[in-house]
Amino acid sequence: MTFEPGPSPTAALEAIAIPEIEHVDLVTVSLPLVAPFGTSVSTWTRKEALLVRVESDGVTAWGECVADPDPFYSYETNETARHIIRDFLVRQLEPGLTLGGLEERFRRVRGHNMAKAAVENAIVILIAMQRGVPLHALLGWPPKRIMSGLSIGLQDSQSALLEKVERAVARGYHRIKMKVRRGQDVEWVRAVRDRFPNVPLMADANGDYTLADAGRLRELDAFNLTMIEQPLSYADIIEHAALQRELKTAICLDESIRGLADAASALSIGACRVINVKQGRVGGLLESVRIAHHAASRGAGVWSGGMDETGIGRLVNIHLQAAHGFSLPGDTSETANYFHEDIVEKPVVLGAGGFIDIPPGPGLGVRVVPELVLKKTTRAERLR
Ligand code: OSB
Ligand code: MG
Repeated sequence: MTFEPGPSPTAALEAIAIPEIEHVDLVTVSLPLVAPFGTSVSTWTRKEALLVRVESDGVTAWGECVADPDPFYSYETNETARHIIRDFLVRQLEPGLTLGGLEERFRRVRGHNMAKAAVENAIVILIAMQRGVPLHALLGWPPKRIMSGLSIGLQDSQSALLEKVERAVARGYHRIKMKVRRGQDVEWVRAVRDRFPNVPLMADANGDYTLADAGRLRELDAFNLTMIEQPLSYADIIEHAALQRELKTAICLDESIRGLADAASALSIGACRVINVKQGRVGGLLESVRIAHHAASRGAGVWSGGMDETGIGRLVNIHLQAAHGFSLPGDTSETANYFHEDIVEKPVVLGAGGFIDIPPGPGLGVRVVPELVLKKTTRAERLR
């Protein structure tokens, strides 16, 4: 296995000094979803998010933890993240530390990437705000029109699914992802393909299959899917390599990729041809930039995955996609697909050609509205 790191795309970022942070608050918000979101692992009807609010020299920035209240997608939950952030991560913040130094300290805590990312996000956004630059520019990338993609949850009927796809196509989404699971796969994909022969379409199984299902998964090769996401266990890389050899369709890994090392391993053994970078799952923005850079250099496709985030996490994902390597449309869709009322000032909407413009302005480019946060707060504590 050869893995040559080459020039680091995050060296400049790692050298940035973190400002003195006077206050850190943890705020849990709960927002009803406009419709239940069904997957092979759970059906969510609300979005509960743990927000990290940091304050320095009169500037306030917010980060969002992408964990759920339950451990069904990831072992992390909003409660474990609260514990890890409060008892281990925030205590590591001290004047003089750089972003690279912070990452190094955080590495001592094994796993808990979503907790780490939430703190890192808040700090990186704070730095961008203090410098008066957009987040994407702080990361080192010029603005770009971001491709859109909709993730459609498991539906009760094929007609409901077709209706959702139809609306997304009409709206101009660049690709459609549909959830599948054992017993709700080939026929459902066929129904969509028959009606929409040319729409860029992919399927996400959230790890519902085993290698014994390879025959079934091979049937999906008939539908010209752009990829199949996480067909096998969240904990596996090796069997995905065996499966990829059996499939024409590209495998994309989501849950299995916890950082650059996993991405490098997966690509080097041919476990996937595409990587879903969820910045929360991999521990933050710097690691995401590294993975995208590495994967692109190996010829793999890269896109930004979503976690049904509020406007905060949604905008983080949008800025991140300005970075080198993000070559494919991700799970970046309009706020209206998730919430009637968000906690940021302006909803994300599709512009001309189905693209999303990165809002200009410092940090996320959109204000987090304290009144809306308060309205949706179920718990708040000041750590410092
Ligand atoms: O597997 O990509 C996934 C949402 C929650 C948990 C896991 C996943 C998803 C999505 C939706 O597919 C992504 C989004 O629209 O934000
Ligand atoms: Mg997924």
